Amino acid sequence: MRVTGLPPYDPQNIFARILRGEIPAKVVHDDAHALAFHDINPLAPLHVLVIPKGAYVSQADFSAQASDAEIAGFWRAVGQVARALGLEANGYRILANMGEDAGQEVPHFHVHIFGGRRLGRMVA
Ligand code: IU
Repeated sequence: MRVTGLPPYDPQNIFARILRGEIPAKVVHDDAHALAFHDINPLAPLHVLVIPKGAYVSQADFSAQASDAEIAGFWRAVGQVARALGLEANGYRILANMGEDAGQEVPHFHVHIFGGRRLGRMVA
């Protein structure tokens, strides 16, 4: 599945189903605004996804539509997850794909956290 432009939110997308508990995930963090779980296809020794609890397709509508409390709570959770995973000492990378050109596959906004080894130079 590829995300083109800003489609309407699909409540059957895989992350929505994880949020509803319909599909299992290896959850590492769960609070009012965010859920974090291990990526099913890790690209680094630690590869975790952080998603907001609200129904946002991508960074574009999350940043435009979410409340200040949701945005603050989400980004605070990203930091808490990285800290809890022990990534602060040596560092980590965060990344979010938005739309077709970035190859976003799952149409529920998510931030990737990569860490656990020296990461390659970021390529665009
Ligand atoms: P992307 O930024 O939309 O390309 O990232 C989607 C990620 O979701 C990707 O790294 C997948 O491995 C990951 N993922 C997952 O963790 N569990 C799933 O059931 C599915 C995708 I589908």
